Amino acid sequence: MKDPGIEDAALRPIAEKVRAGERLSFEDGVGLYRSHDLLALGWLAHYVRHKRHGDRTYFNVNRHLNPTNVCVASCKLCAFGRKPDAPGAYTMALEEAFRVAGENWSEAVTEFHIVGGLHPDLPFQYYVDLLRGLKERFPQVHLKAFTAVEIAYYSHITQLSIREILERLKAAGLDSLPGGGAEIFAPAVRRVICDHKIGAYTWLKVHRIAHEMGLASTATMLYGHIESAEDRVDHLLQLRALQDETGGFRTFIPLAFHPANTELGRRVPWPETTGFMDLKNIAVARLLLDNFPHIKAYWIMMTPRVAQVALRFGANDLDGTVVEEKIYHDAGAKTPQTMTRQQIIRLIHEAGLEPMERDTLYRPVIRTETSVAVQV
Ligand code: V47
Repeated sequence: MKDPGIEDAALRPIAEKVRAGERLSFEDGVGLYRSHDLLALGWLAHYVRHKRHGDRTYFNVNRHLNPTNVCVASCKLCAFGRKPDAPGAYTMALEEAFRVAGENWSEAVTEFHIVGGLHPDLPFQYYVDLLRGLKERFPQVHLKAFTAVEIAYYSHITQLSIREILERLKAAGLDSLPGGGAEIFAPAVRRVICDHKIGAYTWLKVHRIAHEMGLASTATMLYGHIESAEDRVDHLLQLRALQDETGGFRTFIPLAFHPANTELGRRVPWPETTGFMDLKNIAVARLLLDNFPHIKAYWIMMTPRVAQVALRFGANDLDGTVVEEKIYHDAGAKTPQTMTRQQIIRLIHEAGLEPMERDTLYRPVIRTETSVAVQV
């Protein structure tokens, strides 16, 4: 690839390291975040993405399922959780969850992404039965379920260890863990935005145990609130260190804070993140997380327009058909709640890239008129 102009002189030594395949340091990460030379960041990130994946760009056909929004925590960043008697609080009976999972089943979904609130009264058995029932009804669908925060909560309410919780869920059909709840690991930030949540130590511990048990997972970072560039880099490097240990993360997904209807947004009129910030987070993640195979542009939170551009700023994965989304739409997202395969494929083609449908573990999904198969 030809070298583009790098306007920001401070980026040049970092660019040299990237070209030499050297690992970037904490200071390099902060330097990337401080730079306004977005095109140079994007070029470097695309260079790394291209070396690893060429033009191949993944997407998946998934459906989100949120069985309850009732939550004992009151995180200031969240617009989704409700107290049991608050307007809009809901908890699906199991049969209802099975019915909702099957709704709008027009596209042979390969993944259910299941997350919910920390319900004060539902027994752990509810979650076991949920997974078992889904697996019985949709045996071909991968169950990516429950954030580390939920897993730690089930351990708390049952007094079972995290490993035992994961073993029971795995036996019931759990295939992998989603990456939610990570927010920003820095304790001073967590105290403000999500003081009811587990800390970094427990979040990382749940993922470590999951990886040891052969369960893949993803990781996220919430940006665009009170965090600093240093906090973001610290977060990314803690993820990189765990990935060095286990290799169990498939993907990283930067998540832009949506302030509407959140306590944080009520306290200070919070601006939404900008396209510039969203693209920068994708690019920096690609450059710092040298051991994460995939960087995902989640169009629900960055809009299809910015997500499409992100595919040339380091992202190699566009998530997904989704079908119904509550966490971001309760927090004011104006994006639609679903995209068809054809719409996703068009976004990727138009960016000059090569679409490849994947399952949750990034195995190619081959579709014919009458069947869907995962290539192992
Ligand atoms: O854990 C909550 C975040 C996450 C807000 O694993 C908010 O493949 C912005 O984790 N503004 C849920 N963000 C979404 C998530 C996710 C999404 C797509 C793919 C994957 C994956 C995971 O959303 C929460 C929290 O970090 N969140 N409230 C808000 N107001």
